[in-house]
Amino acid sequence: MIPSTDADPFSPELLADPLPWHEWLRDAGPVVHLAQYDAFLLGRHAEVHAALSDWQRFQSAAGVGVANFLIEKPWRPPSLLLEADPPRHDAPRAVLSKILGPRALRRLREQWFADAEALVDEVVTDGELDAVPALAEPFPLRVFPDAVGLSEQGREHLLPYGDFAFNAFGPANELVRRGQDGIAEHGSWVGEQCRREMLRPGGFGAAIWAAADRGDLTHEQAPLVVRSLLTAGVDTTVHGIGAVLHALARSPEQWARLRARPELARTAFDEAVRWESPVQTFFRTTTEQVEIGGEVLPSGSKVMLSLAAANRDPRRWSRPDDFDLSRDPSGHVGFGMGIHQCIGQHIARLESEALLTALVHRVERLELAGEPVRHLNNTLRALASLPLRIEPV
Ligand code: HEM
Ligand code: OVM
Repeated sequence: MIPSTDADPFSPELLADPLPWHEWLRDAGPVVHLAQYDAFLLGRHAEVHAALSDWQRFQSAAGVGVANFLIEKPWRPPSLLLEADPPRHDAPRAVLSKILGPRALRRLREQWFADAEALVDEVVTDGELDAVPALAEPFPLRVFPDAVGLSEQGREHLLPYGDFAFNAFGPANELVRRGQDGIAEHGSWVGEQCRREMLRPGGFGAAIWAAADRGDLTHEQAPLVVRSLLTAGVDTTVHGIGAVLHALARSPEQWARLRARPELARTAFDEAVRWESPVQTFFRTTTEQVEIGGEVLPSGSKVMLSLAAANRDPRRWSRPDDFDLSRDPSGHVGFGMGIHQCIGQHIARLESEALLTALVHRVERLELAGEPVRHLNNTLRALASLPLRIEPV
């Protein structure tokens, strides 16, 4: 018997306080039935990892949210990466992984480190600041759109567009309804920026169009691949950076450790992605009958994967709730796993490394100056506000 629950993981209560629910989920069994959505839910690391690694039986082309694209019309044309299966997934993936790979990023490193030093110099003074509007938002919003090659105008559409896209993986609840008002405007701006004419030479966007000229993509595919960058590339890093600053501010001894060994900046970010899981969940759809832990899921079932629950599964991690720079966080599923594993993870790591390095140079002590305030989203674990007290060097 698969345990069943009437709980709604997208309710404001569970979005605001998901940890007790994740513990219940992991302990209830390897798979749980979500009665409200007629979906199944996995929260243990072994099962989540296995499902992410098995694209043949757990497909993405039927959508990676609660909606089944075979039945319901998607809110926008599906992503050529996220919402595609092989063989259609292959060419866009190959093109983008080259453009965003470690080699290509070497070119950006110096500029991003300088941009981080400049921002930190500007905002870090003796006293208190809100790290969300002061650091977590402006840094990605400066360096990433520049790297894509976007114009300066209209960048304020990026965060609300991404926020809507991540809400749209969930049900049509109040969070989605509240986003409906602005989405036509945000979406038409984003669509417009994907045109070749709008993208500055030298950026990721121009590189995607050049790949189409070489025949690695069609010219119809190019704007949708640019759209993936604009959808997935900003809110994720804002909330990832928010998570690592939150984690460090809560644990002064971890901040001291990072200051003693600044080369831990990348580990700190990955450990924060494990600890907070800025992207909490994605769905798959079964392509055949699947057995999980002795239970049988019918073909065509929606399966929700809790990356967040898996990333704190005590079956996989010792002291999972501790943010700990001495642990090896590799194997976390905060960036996914398998053929869809986050293609922007090197970008995300470089941004956070640049910002944390600049902070290490300028900040002696870091602590919470008040309660962090959550920003609710059907998929993202996010902060609206992170009050910090800072003692400069
Ligand atoms: C895929 C998380 C940053 C672009 C994914 C997936 C996760 C994820 C969990 C897997 C989706 C799946 O398996 O269905 C994150 C987190 C980030 C981050 C936590 C920051 C902390 C970025 C950035 C970009 C990006 C900066 C763009 C530059 C993408 C794209 C995919 C993806 C295009 C789809 C890849 C595919 O399906 O082959 N991300 N991401 N992400 N991410 Fe990220
Ligand atoms: C996309 C995409 C990829 C990852 C996450 C995401 C809104 C979107 O390819 O459009 O979330």
